[in-house]
Amino acid sequence: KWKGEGTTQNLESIVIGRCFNYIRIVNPAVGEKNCSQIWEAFKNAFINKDPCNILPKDYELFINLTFHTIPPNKSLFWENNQLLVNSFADRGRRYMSLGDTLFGFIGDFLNWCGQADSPGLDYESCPTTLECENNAVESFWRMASITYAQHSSGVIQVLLNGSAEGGAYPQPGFFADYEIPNLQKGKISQIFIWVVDDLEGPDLDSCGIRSVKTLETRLKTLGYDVTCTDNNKSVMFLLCLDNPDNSKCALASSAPAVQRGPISSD
Ligand code: ENP
Repeated sequence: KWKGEGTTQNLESIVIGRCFNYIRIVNPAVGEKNCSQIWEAFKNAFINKDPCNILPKDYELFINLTFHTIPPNKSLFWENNQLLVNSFADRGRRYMSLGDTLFGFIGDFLNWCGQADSPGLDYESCPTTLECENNAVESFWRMASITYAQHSSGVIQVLLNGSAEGGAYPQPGFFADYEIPNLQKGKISQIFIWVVDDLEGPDLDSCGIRSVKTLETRLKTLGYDVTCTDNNKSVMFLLCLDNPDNSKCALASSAPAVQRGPISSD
């Protein structure tokens, strides 16, 4: 009856399995967590309730049970480039995006919703955010985003897609609406914005123009030290890995080095 995809099959096993995978293998530094209690808290946020009446605070216990600190300088916010961010962050080894925290890791790529007056999950369909914004998945990410932003510190990275149709900095959007307002000014030293175009995509947005300018102005007005860079080199190398012959992937010419001649001894 809803327009969105139904609950992911085997949700319980996936959530509990992801939880153990995270605390034992992906990031044991977070310490001991009770994965069955975490599943109960997750489920109780939306089970037996009207699927259009789930609020971020319904996930409060889930967040308390999964919470761990986010290492300073490792936060990576993003919009419209989830797969790129997944490989760039490298499950927390390079950066720790929300999807690399235990609370984000558990929900990533999943769908879920319950039904009023029934303890069962709805595997047929779930409400989209257009149908009702207070749905189980949307409220989960709102709560997770708020928590993630509140606990981010040091140097903050923001990776935006300069080819995105709705603008690199979409409004409304999670970053605009739930993350920026929850950053803790006193804990943040610097914000780097990286705008990267798709290799084949149009160059719609860049530092200093359109939606990115709006973002830069907003953050500066809030008092942050903001630096924006187009086509960050490390991210470009990652994109070019799958597309080495793209013209944007030509390595810098070695001619100048050759012209300099042999290395002198002085
Ligand atoms: P999209 O629409 O590009 O990608 C949505 C996909 O990313 C879904 O598979 C979703 O899991 C997963 N996901 C991972 N982290 C988030 C998230 N954090 N979030 C919503 N979905 C997330 O993503 P958005 O809507 O632009 O959100 C990007 C935001 O995530 C940025 O603000 C970034 O800073 C933040 P699922 O369970 O829906 O299948 C917050 C909202 O980390």
